[in-house]
Amino acid sequence: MTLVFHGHPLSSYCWKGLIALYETAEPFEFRMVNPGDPAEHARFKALSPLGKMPAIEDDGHVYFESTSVIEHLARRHPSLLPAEHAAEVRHWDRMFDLYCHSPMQRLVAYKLRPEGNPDRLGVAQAKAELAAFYDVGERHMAGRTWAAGEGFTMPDCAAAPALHYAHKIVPLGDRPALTAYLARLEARPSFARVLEEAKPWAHFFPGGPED
Ligand SMILES: N[C@@H](CCC(=O)N[C@@H](CS)C(=O)NCC(=O)O)C(=O)O
Repeated sequence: MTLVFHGHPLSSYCWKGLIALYETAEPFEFRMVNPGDPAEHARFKALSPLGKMPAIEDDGHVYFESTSVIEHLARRHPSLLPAEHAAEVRHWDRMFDLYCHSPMQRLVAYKLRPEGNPDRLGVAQAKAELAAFYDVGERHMAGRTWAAGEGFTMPDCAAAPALHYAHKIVPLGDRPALTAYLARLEARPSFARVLEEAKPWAHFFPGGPED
């Protein structure tokens, strides 16, 4: 049975899973999730109980949480999580998800808040978290090509959407190593394909709040 990927072409965490799939050239069927349709969302929640994308069905099992999706793929495609660099790979996957992707998502959510509920403290905290992570990422990426080990691995799948969207909200600024890393990620065929496929929906990206 072909692997089934449930997600949306604009969703940043779906990008992380799709990049891994395109890296492996694993055949799969893409099933679009429309969270705005209550019936469809209820059906999706039977797979991913918190309603979070992506989820995949493979080998008679369901996997959700983008890291778990990639951990599953890595059993057939170990280059995504090479055993000799496993701890470093998992560490940087967590770093990009928790300290870059997560504040970026919060900033996008603030942007979508109703007028009159600006939550300036939350905005400032999320922006400060991003800036702190950028400094850590800049030091880590200096002299490196990819985030862990020598090749393109799981944290690079995590970094691509996180940095791409975060940079649109809080620019990377004078951080040459991180800026060059983002350019390498955007030029990588797997991520370039994801970005191309997202283009029809790209205008829905709301950006982030002003200071
Ligand atoms: N920790 C989850 C986060 C997934 C996530 O936040 N997905 C977003 C789209 S990028 C989503 O499904 N949002 C819809 C919702 O929260 O109802 C993962 O790594 O897969």
